[in-house]
Formats: sequence, structure tokens, C-alpha cells
Amino acid sequence: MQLYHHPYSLESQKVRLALEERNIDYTSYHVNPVTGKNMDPSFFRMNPTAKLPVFQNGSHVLFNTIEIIQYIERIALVSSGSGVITQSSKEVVEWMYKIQEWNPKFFTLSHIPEKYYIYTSKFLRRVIIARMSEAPDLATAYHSKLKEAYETEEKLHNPQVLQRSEQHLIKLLDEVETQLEETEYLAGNEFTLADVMLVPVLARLALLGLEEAYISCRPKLAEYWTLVQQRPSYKKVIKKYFGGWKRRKTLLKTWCIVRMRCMLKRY
Ligand SMILES: N[C@@H](CCC(=O)N[C@@H](CS)C(=O)NCC(=O)O)C(=O)O
Repeated sequence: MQLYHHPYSLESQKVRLALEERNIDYTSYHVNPVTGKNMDPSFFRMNPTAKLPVFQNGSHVLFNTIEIIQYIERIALVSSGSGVITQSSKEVVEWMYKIQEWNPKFFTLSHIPEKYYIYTSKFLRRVIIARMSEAPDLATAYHSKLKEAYETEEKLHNPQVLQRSEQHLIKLLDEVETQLEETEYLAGNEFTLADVMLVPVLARLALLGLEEAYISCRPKLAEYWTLVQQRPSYKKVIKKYFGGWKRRKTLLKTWCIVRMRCMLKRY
């Protein structure tokens, strides 16, 4: 089994947490979306939306986060045999869909300093154009990606889009807080795949420096956040890249690559 993913990608984090929690072995391929690696023709041919993650098991290729996680769950169920692991309950699945409904894209981009966002998005557009000339048979798909990039920039200037995204997040976190008043974890007193979906959302808020504004102000959520950060899966998938000083190192490395390639005009 192969997973094409990147530590920056929130959707990838969800899938990697599920793989770690269920103890499934896989071959990992890093595809950095900020340096435009997801635009390479080899990856683009497999997934013309260029989105991460992609999970491959033989000829079976999955792109949808929930489908991948449910597939991982089935593999874990089969390999556990004796029934140590049980299938996700209706509550777990409902939470998974509820969390997946919130798209972090505009919220995240609107909290990145504008100069970094503008520089990187210009770089990515150039990468798309360069890849398009390398693989003219994929021109239509690359064109769609270019269009998407312009639309994203336009939407980022629309206060309504940003407001809707924030309101959606607040509603989700309020529902989570109400649930955590009843149970230790999201769907009961055990960590489940619903929690696997939520942890990267909280990690994203922390990464953007918004822990106070969205997590700490909700007492149960704050307790939960402290608890889930103790898990080995969290340490391996998120803390390894973004914990403490590592955050700076991880972000700086990508920023240097982007700057260098811009300076050398190597798209
Ligand atoms: N496949 C996911 C969504 C994947 C997704 O949005 N991935 C983002 C990263 S978290 C991505 O790859 N963005 C890069 C791009 O759009 O070029 C789903 O289930 O809807």
C-alpha cells in the first residue's frame, strides 16, 4: 500500500493518523503542495485534481479522505481477525462527515501573511504552466488547476467567503464542546476515527496561532486537545513537524525551496 501525502496537508494528516492508530504498514511518499510537487505529471496522471492524499493498494486508488479512512478501517478489521477492533458506530461516521464538511482552505489561507501567500501562489501558477508544457496531453487538467488558482485568489478577497468559513468552524467547535461535556472523546469514552478527523483541525488552529481564540476559550475542548496531543499517533504525524521549534524549521525549509526556485527561475 502506498500513501502520497504531505505533513502540511490537513487531509493527509487525517489519513496518516488513521493508519498509525490502526497500526497499518504502508509506503510513504511525500508530495509537497507548496513547492508544486503535486503538479508533477507522474502524480497528476494518477490524480488530475492534484489533491492530497492519494491512497493506493494495487490497482485500487482512492482520493476521498473518508473513503480512505473507511478502507483502512476494513483492512484493520480483517487483519485483527479476533474482533479486537470493532467497526465504527453510526455516531462515529456521523462525526466524520460533519468534520469533513468544513473546508479549511480559505480559513487557512486568510491567516497566512499576505506577502507569503501572494509569492507562493504566483510561484505555483508558474509551476503549473511549466508542467503543462512538459505534458501537453494533460493540458486540460492543468488549465482547470490554473483556473482554480485564480478563483481561490478571488474568493480570498471576498469577506463573505471568509466569514462563512469561520462561522462554519465556530458552529462545529461549539457542537464538539457540547459533546465533550458528555463524553471524554468525540463519540464516547474511547478515541475513535471521529477523533482522527478532528485532531488535524485543532492542530491547524494551533499552527496558525489561533489556539487561544478557538480552543482555549472552550474548556472541554482545551482539555481534549491536551489529552490527544499525548497520543503516539499525534507525535508521529503532527508534532514531529510542527511541535515547538520544529514548526519554524519545517516552514522555513519549504520557504527556502520556493525562494531559491523563484530566483533561479526553476519552475
Ligand atoms: N480528497 C479530499 C480533499 C483533498 C484536499 O483538499 N487536499 C488539499 C490539501 S489538504 C490539497 O491537496 N490541495 C492542493 C491543491 O488543491 O492543489 C476530500 O476527501 O475531499
